[in-house]
Amino acid sequence: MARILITSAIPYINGIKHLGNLIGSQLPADLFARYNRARGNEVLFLCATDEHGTPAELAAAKAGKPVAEYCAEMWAVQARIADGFRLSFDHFGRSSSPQNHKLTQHFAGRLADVGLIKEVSEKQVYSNADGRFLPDRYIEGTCPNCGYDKARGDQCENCTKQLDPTDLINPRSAISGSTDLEVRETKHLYLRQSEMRAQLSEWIDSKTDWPILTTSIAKKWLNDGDGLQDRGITRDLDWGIPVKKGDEDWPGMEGKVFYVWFDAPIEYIACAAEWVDAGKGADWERWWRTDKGADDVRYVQFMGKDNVPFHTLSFPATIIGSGEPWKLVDYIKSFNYLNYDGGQFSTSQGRGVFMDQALDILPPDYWRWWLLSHAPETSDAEFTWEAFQTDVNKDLADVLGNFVSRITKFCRAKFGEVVPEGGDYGPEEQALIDALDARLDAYQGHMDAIDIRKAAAELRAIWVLGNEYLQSAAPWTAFKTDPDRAAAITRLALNLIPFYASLSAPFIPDAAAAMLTGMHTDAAWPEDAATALARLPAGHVFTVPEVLFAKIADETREEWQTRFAGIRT
Ligand code: B3M
Ligand code: ZN
Repeated sequence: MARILITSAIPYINGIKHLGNLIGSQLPADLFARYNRARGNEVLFLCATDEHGTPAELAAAKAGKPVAEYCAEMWAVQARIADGFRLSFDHFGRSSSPQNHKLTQHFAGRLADVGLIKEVSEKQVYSNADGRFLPDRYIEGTCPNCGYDKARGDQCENCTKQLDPTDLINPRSAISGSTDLEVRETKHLYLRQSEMRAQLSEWIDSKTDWPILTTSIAKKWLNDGDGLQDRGITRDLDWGIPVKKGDEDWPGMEGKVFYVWFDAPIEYIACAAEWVDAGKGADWERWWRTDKGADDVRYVQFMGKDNVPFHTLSFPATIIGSGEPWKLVDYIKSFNYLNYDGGQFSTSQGRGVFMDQALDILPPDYWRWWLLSHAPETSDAEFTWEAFQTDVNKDLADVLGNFVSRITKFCRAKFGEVVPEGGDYGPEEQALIDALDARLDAYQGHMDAIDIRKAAAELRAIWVLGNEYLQSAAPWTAFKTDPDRAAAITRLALNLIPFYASLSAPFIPDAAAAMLTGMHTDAAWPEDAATALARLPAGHVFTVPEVLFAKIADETREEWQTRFAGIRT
């Protein structure tokens, strides 16, 4: 039995994520967690909300709430939606937890002790009206390059020129609009990542099995980007983890907090401590400390491509730099983007389908199946309503759903709701079993390798084999002349239902559960097809399940298309 630690990138707190975010981290992580549990591996699957930073403060202000209260409410909203999609986290934590405060301060203290932290004095824009320092992107003004009047302090959106806030003509606060700005001197902690180039480079080079998407981004930043410049890890904000050196105050750092990207990945570790403190586990260090049992853990991370630099450089710099025996990631599965109907999903513009809206119109399995079977692994992918309708109707309703309904209803009509006895399996059954064994092998191989589209294609092919068998063996014809033969075919086909349910549960857990309930049995990962297809003996009672998947009608699809064409406000 292997031990697998799985984390999904932790979603930012300020709003509900869209389907592109879901397929970029949480959903594939859930697939892999469910699969490994089904295979009998010991899994710890963690996710959390990412709660610090200016966007959280501003979202709270907009909602008219204190930021702590806003975050607590949004955590509950995200947790409920995650349940709605059946994301099977062992714990859904919060980066604002006391456990993360403690660990983040601990790491900063260690890094300081080993000489990897330096103090830097810098000049930053302070807004008197807002009573705060303004991060670059919250300063707006006229672009000196193109004259666009809503350029941000870090970049002009119109001409893409990278800017410094002091380049802007007529700068103003993007929060209040105030022009009462001044430049003030402030002191910050920097992590001396540049010292660690050799170690990080060697570590990344040793990861020869990582997806190309992950290593290409890591190497780009390592070699020719600014990825390993020393990096500020503190900010002048109210909301965040107070800067401390372990438990001690940090002279000169009073009133400052750690930068959100410093504490967010540490939450992967803190989340395991939260899991224990919530009474769900006994020992988190055996997952995270290689001196305390984590040396035989395989740690897999899931994330969108924009998060790769933080996970291949910054977070490992924190972990390796600490000099303590923390578990490093073994495999990083990253994803390209899912686009929406000819454009991009966009949170800031409210474009696309958001997780809560998706669950309002269809149960989770429809979304899980479509998104996973189109996971943007090797290139960006696109969601269109037509493709969604076509694929869901075909794969889920016509192939899987129809198979289950056809054979259970046929059996009920001819033999009753019980697995029929009589007849023997012949060459046609043997051919089916051989084909299933080959595909089962391939399916497991793709799931182990986290090749999600290939795994989905294999699963679909496994479903298709059942339909083809039923079509050619035709128990309804056999029944007229040879009821024993019809009984044997029906017995085998009924046994395919728990076989399918067990294999499909990582993708479509609700439908799988309904299939198993209908067949009055439990999930069991098949050793091989012959054994699995002998699980329900003659005489085993079942109940014809409700319709598993309803087809999406053209009018419904058109209605959704119109409803989600605009922007969400
Ligand atoms: N919160 C990205 C996001 O929500 C960011 C990931 C953090 S992973 C430690 O899109
Ligand atoms: Zn410009």
